[in-house]
Amino acid sequence: MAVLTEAQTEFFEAKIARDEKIEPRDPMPEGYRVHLIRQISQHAHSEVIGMQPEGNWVTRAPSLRAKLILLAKIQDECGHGLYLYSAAETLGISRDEMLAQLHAGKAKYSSIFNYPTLTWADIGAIGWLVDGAAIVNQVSLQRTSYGPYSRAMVRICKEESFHQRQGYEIMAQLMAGTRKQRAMAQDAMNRWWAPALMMFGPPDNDSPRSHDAFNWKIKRESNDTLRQRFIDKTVQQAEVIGLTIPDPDMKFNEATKHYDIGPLNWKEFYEVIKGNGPCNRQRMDHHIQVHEDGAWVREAAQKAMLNGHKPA
Ligand code: FAQ
Repeated sequence: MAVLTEAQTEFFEAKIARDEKIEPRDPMPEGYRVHLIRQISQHAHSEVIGMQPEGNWVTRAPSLRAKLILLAKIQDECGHGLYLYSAAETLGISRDEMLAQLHAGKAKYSSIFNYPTLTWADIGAIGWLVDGAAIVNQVSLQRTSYGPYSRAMVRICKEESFHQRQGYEIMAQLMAGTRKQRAMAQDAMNRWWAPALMMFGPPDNDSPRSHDAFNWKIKRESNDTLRQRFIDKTVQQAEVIGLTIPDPDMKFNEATKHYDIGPLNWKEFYEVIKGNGPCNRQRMDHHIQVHEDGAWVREAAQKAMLNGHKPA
């Protein structure tokens, strides 16, 4: 990769300083390009792997309405993966290369999708907490400096807000139900709360990527700032439907006007992102298997394109 000339560097830095978007054909430092490929591809992989825990409940959804909504949501997540892979491709990497990195364990995906969905309430918890956390992060990323990533975020956020409501509706319904249903909702809350908070990444003082990400305006707000925003919003939503936040140390801080929380288990987080979470192996094996099984579809589609058939 060619090193930027002085004029190209000035052009890039001036655009960043003016808060203008960097576009695919603009000159950009190699470090910026590589940083974005890492983050956008990991984001895309998360959307796609995230379909697995939800897919586990499609055939067991408690009503036709719930099943239709869940299917539509899962399909949306697949679409999000598509926008994000396309955004990453504008940086000069192919989809095959990104998938090879995922399968070789070189690219990560969100820690959250390595936890199992044991009951229907987990589908509620994913929509409410996981999509809720994803929205807080992605609203901030709408202002990221890379144009294609920023525009993908705008579209994705519109859809995620429906997902969050779908999950909250499930939790609210269960909390208005029998004692057993309320216990099921609380149990899901107990298992998903801390992993959802860890989706925002390690604490600011232990986030090696943040320095460059802020300089290049890829990241606009820190991991801890976004985590706190999510906590403040979600605690109130839990109270409305009668769920208890599973953190005995959590309390409202009158001085800061934010909720303080107890310590999170970062050891568990690092184990999960190293591949040792409860479902890492299962998620990856499934992804590789489906990718291999679908090879004939990709080949047929490519041949059809070469023969001049345009996708509908
Ligand atoms: N999981 O220095 P930082 C969704 C890694 S979409 C795994 O703080 P950075 C929708 C990080 O990559 C959810 N790894 O890094 C949905 C780095 O490792 P590396 C996905 C994590 O990049 C719902 C190392 O730790 N959203 O849920 C995690 O500045 C339902 C050091 O960390 C995105 O990907 C983690 N949670 O900040 C779909 C948002 N956190 O790469 C289906 C875009 C950190 O050096 C169903 N990404 N790591 O080997 C971001 O905003 C950032 O990349 C952060 C991490 C905030 C995730």
